[in-house]
Amino acid sequence: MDEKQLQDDLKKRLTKKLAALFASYLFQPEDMENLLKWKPMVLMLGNYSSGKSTLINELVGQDIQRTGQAPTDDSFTVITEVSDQEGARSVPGATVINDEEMPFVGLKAYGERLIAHFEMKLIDNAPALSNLAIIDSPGMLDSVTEKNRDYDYEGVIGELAKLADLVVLMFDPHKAGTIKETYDAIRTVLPMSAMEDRIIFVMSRIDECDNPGDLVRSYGTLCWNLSQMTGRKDMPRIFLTFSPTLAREQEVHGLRIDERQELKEKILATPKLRLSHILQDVDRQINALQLTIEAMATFSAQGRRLARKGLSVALAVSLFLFFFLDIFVQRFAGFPETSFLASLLSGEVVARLLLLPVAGFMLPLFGLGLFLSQWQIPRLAKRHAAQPEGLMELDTPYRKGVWLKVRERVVELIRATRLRDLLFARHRRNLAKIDRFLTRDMQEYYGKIR
Ligand SMILES: Nc1nc2c(ncn2[C@@H]2O[C@H](COP(=O)(O)OP(=O)(O)OP(=O)(O)O)[C@@H](O)[C@H]2O)c(=O)[nH]1
Ligand SMILES: [Mg+2]
Repeated sequence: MDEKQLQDDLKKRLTKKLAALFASYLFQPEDMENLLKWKPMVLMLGNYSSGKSTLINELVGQDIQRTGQAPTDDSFTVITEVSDQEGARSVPGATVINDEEMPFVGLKAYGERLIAHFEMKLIDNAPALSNLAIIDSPGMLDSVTEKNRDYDYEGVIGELAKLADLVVLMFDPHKAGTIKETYDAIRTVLPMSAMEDRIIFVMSRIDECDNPGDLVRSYGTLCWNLSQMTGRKDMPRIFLTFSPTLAREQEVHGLRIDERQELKEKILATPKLRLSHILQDVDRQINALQLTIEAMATFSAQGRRLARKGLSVALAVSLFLFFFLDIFVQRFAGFPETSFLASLLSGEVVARLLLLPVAGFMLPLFGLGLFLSQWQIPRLAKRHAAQPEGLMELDTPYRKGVWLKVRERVVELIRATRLRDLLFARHRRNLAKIDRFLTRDMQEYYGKIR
């Protein structure tokens, strides 16, 4: 099976076995579907004028993207090879974002303003992009001094980073990481959206450093800024590169530092990672569902325990009332003519006589239902909605990470739970289903890509 087939097969199996389950726990089906759509993608991010568009033109071997010294690009551009007979062309944002075959439907939420800043360029003669798309992005700005964007830029790069198999984050020696949007992106957006090992850092335009000392200082500044932004002590690899056609000399101050080729190879090898990324992402989604159900299972179990306790008391009262109303009312009030029990013993059952005792029997049960649904369960729900962590054991950093993504959903589910859902929900059975999928189906796919 080739990669495309595996991808389609996995999609079918997921839909068949888990789609309904995802939906019943309020997961958006698009979250999963978008992961399984279309081609491998590389997202280029970075400061304005850091050389993103220059590198893309070089990768593609054509001058597709405009380049320039001031902030040049204010649009997201998806670039890939044309696959139909219609030839090279540009496709407007509205068409791309509304196309259900493509993974960008999630961007609809960002409104008209974004659509005006989004397009797709389908190009000829770019074999490197037959199974790869590169997304060029507007350079990051210091929004304190520069004009504010008119759409939620961070939200958009977060969505795109979720879809990307590789995020290339570019800097240049002139602005080694002090840009406000870059800071926010690295600090908050990327860790939520992209896996750490899918981000690579690049310092480009190093030929513009005046001397080796200047280069070392810029590199040091970037490292320091990155550690401030990521909060990590270990430094990720930073590719040091420059454009061979733009640099005045081909060896930067005789230092022979040039990782351009390696960087390009890494970017173009992205399709190889696609399947394992899909499996990782699917795994993460399933884990999120699993954690959600675990929380709901604990909540339900507590609710059922309350119901059981209530039921044993209510049943005792019910039995008492049954006999009380049957025997004592007859005896003391002389009505009706005989008790049901007596009629039963004499071998002649008079159903009419059941009326009063059964009413007495039912009363406590109704009372219990009311008490549970109007008082006890809402109270339990309120307590857990305020502090849903109490439902879970968050013993590993991984579980904690997943939990952050599902917490809101769990709260919503708890708030929406009625007594009936709580009594009849089958969370444990659902967990077993997921377990089976993880241990059988997913392992099978991991085996296939190994
Ligand atoms: N000397 C030199 N100039 C470069 C290099 N890479 C890019 N440039 C120049 O730097 C300027 C900015 O490059 P772009 O590729 O437009 O940068 P960008 O990151 O796309 O910028 P925005 O689209 O504004 O975010 C252009 O004038 C390029 O010609 C390089 O490695 N060396
Ligand atoms: Mg650009």
